Amino acid sequence: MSRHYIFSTVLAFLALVNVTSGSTEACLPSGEKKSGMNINFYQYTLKDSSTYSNPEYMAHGYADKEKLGSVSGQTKISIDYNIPCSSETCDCDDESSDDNSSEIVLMKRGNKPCSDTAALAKKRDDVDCDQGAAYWSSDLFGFYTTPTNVTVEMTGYFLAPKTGSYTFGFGTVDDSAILSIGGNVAFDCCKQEQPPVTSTDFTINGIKPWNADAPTNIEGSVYMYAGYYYPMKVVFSNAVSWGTLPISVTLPDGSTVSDDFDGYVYSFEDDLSQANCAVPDPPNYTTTGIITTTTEPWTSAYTTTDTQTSTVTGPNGLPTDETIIEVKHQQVSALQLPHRLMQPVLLPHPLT
Ligand SMILES: *[C@@H]1O[C@H](CO)[C@@H](O)[C@H](O)[C@H]1NC(C)=O
Ligand SMILES: *[C@@H]1O[C@H](CO)[C@@H](O)[C@H](O)[C@H]1NC(C)=O
Ligand SMILES: CC(=O)N[C@H]1CO[C@H](CO)[C@@H](O)[C@@H]1O
Repeated sequence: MSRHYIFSTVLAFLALVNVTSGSTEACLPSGEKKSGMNINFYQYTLKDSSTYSNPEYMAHGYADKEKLGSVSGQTKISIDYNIPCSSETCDCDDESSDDNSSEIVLMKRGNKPCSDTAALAKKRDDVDCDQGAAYWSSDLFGFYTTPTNVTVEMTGYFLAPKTGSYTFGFGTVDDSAILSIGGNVAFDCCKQEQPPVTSTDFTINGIKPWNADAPTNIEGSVYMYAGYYYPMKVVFSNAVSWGTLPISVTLPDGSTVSDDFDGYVYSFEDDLSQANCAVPDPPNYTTTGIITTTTEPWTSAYTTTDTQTSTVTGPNGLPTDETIIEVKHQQVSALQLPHRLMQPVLLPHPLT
């Protein structure tokens, strides 16, 4: 089921605050980039409704628990887990209207009750309908675990396609979640797979209990510079039954990306030896050029390379040379998709 959550337009005020209070640290990892985020799964005790309310736990404490496994390459990062005993349609039973016992109504959330008597829908008798039980499935990113009670950590680099303010949002949070953006805040540059940093400076604080009456509390804005990779981390905990976390981002042009972050999130192998992987203050640099490499599989047996240059508006709003290198090579596998790599060429800002 795809959901689309449209959020209010970017808060210019927040963008301003971000700029004046210092930039968000960005990264320029030089290794091979892979599409998608890495996802780690950690133990979480069934029906524990307090641990995930501790910001320290959501920031880093989860990693002290048993790590159950991980998957990589995930671009569809929203969570929408339903326990197996919730039925697709409501279990309407007109004859049950004379049955007003305290039976549980099992309905997929988001479905409208069929009628006022839906509240009297009969509890299904199968044993699978214990809403308090731990259920096993591969519904979370194909990893076999208990989505009813688990903590999930997602890490990746968000590649900013344009310079401007990005507003990340959680459509709803069930049960508890945070999102962090930036070097040192989400994770250190070139250190995606290291143990979590301790920062509780969350871009979105969706820690339970969050204020459901103030949906702007589950949004957060970050000012980003085009072509840079920003560390991004999401931590989500569920204690029992359903688990829900729709994730979206509103781009500087006002359009919204929901659920599927393909083309925006990447992973790089850790490289603890790469100097200048971190760019603490991107606006302090003049981008002397942007090199865009477009790689496109094609049917011919030879490889061609085309280079074009043009002048575009660079990350600082100044005219900047863009070199586009287009590489066309024979398609050897159906999995080879066209890709585009954009890398700023940096020089420290002159005369500062
Ligand atoms: C969830 O709870 C069940 C029952 O206590 C337990 O067996 C399972 O290991 C838990 N799952 C996780 C991911 O902690
Ligand atoms: C960037 O420039 C600002 C203003 O000149 C300065 O305060 C800040 O320290 C610089 N940051 C870095 C990392 O050099
Ligand atoms: C129709 C029916 O079952 N009504 C019952 C609803 O519950 C009250 C209190 O438990 C009973 O007194 C009614 O008989």
